[in-house]
Amino acid sequence: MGRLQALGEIGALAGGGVCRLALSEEDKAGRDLVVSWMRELGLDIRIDKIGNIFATRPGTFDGPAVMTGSHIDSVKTGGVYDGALGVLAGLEVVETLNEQGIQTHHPLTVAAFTNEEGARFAPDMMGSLVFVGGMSVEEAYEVVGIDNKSVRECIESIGYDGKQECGQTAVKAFVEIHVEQGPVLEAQGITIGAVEQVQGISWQEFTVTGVSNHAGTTPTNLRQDAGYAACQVACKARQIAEQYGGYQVATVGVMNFEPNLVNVIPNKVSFTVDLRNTDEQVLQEAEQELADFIEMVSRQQRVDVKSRRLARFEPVNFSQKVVAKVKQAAQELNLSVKRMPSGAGHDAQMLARICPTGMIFVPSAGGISHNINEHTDSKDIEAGANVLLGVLLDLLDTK
Ligand code: HGY
Ligand code: MN
Ligand code: MN
Repeated sequence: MGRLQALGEIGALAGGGVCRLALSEEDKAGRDLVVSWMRELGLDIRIDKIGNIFATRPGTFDGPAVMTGSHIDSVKTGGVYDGALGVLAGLEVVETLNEQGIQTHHPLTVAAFTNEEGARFAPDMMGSLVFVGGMSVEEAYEVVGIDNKSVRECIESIGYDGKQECGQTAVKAFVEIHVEQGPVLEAQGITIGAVEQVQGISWQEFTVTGVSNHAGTTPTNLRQDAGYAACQVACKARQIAEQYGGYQVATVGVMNFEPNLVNVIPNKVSFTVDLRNTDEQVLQEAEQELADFIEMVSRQQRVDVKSRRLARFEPVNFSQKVVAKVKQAAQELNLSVKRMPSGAGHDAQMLARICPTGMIFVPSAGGISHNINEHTDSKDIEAGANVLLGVLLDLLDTK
C-alpha cells in the first residue's frame, strides 16, 4: 500500500488520480522509482529495446521464469491502481519470499511493460505486443502519438530504450493481478475474479473532410458538413452497441473539429471509435455495419471519410490450468471467487500468445476506472496479493 501511495504521487493530478502518459517525464519518474525498489529487493534488472522492465529473483533452476507484472503508464485521468497494482503486488511477493527466506525452483520475474494504455501511442499493450513478437520494435519506434512525437524520440529522451533485444526472456507462465475496472465483482459481493478471457478490441481513427462555409448564409441542402457527418457516425456506433447488446460496447473518445469555430461549418473532423466484444464474429459484424453506415453518410453528406486502424486484437482465452489455480488459491484463503471475462485490454492477453497465462481481478469501487476516482479497498488488495502469492508459489515450484 505504501508503494502504491508513493507511485501514485508521481504524475499526481490536483483533484486526485494520476497522469503518467507512456514515455512521458512522469512515466520516466515512475519507472525510476519502481527500478529503485527492484534494486532494493536484490533483483536482476533488464530493460529491453521497447523499454519493458524485467526484474528477476533467481530460482534453484536456471530456466524459464514464472512472470507476473503489468504496466505503470496511465491514461490522462487515470487511477492509482490501474496497472500499478500488478507491478507492485509482484514486488510484494518478492519481498515476502525474501523475508521468509524461500528458495523457489523457477526464477520469478516481475515485469513492467511499456505503453499498455495506448492512449498516447496506439496500439495499446504495445510493449507486451513487441515482447511476444506481435509487432517489431522498429515498427513501434515509428509510431507517432497524439502529440505528434514518435515513440523513438520519446523513449530515447527518457532513456528507457534498453539494450536487451525484445523477446529474450523465456517465460514458463504469466499471472497478472489487476483491478476489474468494471462493476461485476462489487455488484455481486465477490472479492476475486478468476479471469478466463479478454474481449476483442477494435480501434479506428476516422477523418471526415467536407467544406467549411458560413454558418449563417449556407442553406442546409448545400452543406458538406464534416461535423454533422461525424456526429451521425458517433450516434450509429452507440446504436450498434444498444442493438447488439451482450458484451458489445462502443466508445467515441476523441473528436477534433476544424476550424472549431462557432460560425464556421467544420470542414475536417477526426474522431476515434473503440468497439469491443467477447465474440470475434459479432465484433466483425459490428465493424462491418459501422463501415456500411459510413459509406452511406459519406455519399449523403458529400464528404470524404478516411479510416486508419489504430488497434485490432481478437478475444483471448486464458489457460484453464492457470484459471483453476487462481480459483483454488482464492478458495484456500476462503475468499469468494468467480470466473469472468475482462472488458479491458491487458498485457496478459499478449503473454497468452507465448505461455500459459491468467489474471486475478479485485473489485473496483463503483465499477469505475480511467477516472481519477478509481478506488479499491486495501483489504481487497491484500486479498488479491495473497491469491497472487499462492498462484505464483504453485507455478514456481512445479516443473
Ligand atoms: O484500453 C484498454 O482496455 C486498456 O486500458 N489499455
Ligand atoms: Mn491496465
Ligand atoms: Mn487502463
